[in-house]
Amino acid sequence: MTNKYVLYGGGVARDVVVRMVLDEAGLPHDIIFVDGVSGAHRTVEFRKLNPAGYIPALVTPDGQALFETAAIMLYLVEKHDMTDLAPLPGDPDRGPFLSRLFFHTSEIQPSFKRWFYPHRFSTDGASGREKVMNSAYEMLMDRWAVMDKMLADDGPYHLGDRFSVLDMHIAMWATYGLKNTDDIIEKFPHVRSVVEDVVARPKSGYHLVALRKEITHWRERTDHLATKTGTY
Ligand SMILES: N[C@@H](CCC(=O)N[C@@H](CS)C(=O)NCC(=O)O)C(=O)O
Repeated sequence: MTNKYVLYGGGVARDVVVRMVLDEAGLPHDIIFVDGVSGAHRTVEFRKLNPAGYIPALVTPDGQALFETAAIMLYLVEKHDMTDLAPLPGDPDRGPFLSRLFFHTSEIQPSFKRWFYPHRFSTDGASGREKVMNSAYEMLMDRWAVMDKMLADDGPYHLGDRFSVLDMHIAMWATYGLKNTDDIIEKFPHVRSVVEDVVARPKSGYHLVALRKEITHWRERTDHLATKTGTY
């Protein structure tokens, strides 16, 4: 047991947003690097923390192992009363906050998996993988357009003038890009403006800058994913 959080992740992975929340709140934490490229997330040992074998996992100071990035993000803001980063239960903005959070996790995140790991979604060889990627791309462009319109109509942030972890979350996904690191922010100006504001945050913006740099290297290392076969 420790009085710190311990985050398992630390590479080019979605736990960037968890690191941002930890830094925004100044919560003491250690990071244990889990190398997703070499498959460290699928070991028996790591699955004791996240049974699904995905990065990240967060071990709390009480020794609980938490998984699912958005759940971890929500847990931290609630646990530490971060009202400057999220409307907590009872706040009138809570409903719109939850709607948008679930929109991210159910409408945007899953198609990224289909784009980056098409071999898991088709047993139909190269043409099957290509079809999966094409449909994921179309789906994502459509969903990002919905997101951009929401921000155009009610922004500049997800909750109007009120910045929240939702903005960090979507800035992270936009920074991944699809065909290249810039294609989402080039196409969707209101999303881009959120990304710029997140990058400018003094305590945590540097994580997004680092992600952007690392993602290029990661893309080079994982080019094989589009031609990979099998389940993993
Ligand atoms: N729903 C989970 C998914 C986690 C996830 O897929 N993490 C990625 C890293 S960003 C991963 O472990 N990928 C490796 C794989 O899919 O094998 C979450 O949002 O935390």
